[in-house]
Amino acid sequence: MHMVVNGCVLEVLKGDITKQDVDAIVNAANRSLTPGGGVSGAIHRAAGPELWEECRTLGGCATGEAKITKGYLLPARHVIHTVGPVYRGRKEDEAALASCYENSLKVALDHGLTTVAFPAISTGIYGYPLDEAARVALKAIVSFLQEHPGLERVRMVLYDERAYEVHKGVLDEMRGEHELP
Ligand code: AR6
Repeated sequence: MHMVVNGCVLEVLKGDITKQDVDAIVNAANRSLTPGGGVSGAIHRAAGPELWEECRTLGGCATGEAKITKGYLLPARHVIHTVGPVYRGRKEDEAALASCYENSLKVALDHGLTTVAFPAISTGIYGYPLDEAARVALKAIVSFLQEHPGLERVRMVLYDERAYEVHKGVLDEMRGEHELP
């Protein structure tokens, strides 16, 4: 399912982020940008060892910030690494999670990229409740697209059925609020 925001197609789909043929996939990384587990482990395995070779030159990444590398063996041309907050139920968590999406899209635009795919950042090992995270993520993406033309396709790629259903429900609510007839 999708909605159109300021000329950009925003999609929610069920799938594997490592298989996405887009300009950039986003990695839910840790602050040292080491491969780790979860979606990050899967991205590093699919990209091959050169991805870590490049990551280790970047000097880590702060929570809420984003850094770009090449995609190596992935179908995606680039990987944008962003570090989500570890969920503690504080107001700062929401701002940090929103920053991940905004800064990742900003990095994509700064590099002339037009198609970007995100996983549900912080909703695995970092413990962010899925429903809250979906609202923060889609709201941050929609606000960014409204203010910054240039992107053509932004995709949220959900790995399991429940995550997909939750994101679909939130997008459906937002469609009513944002999309012009
Ligand atoms: N495609 C799309 N989504 C996926 C995939 C995949 N192939 N595999 C898992 N997910 P997590 P975090 C979903 O734990 O919570 C790492 O070790 C998964 O179902 O990967 O931000 C880092 O190094 C979940 O909904 O990221 C950090 O230390 C979502 O991706 C830490 O984990 C995010 O889960 C980051 O934790």
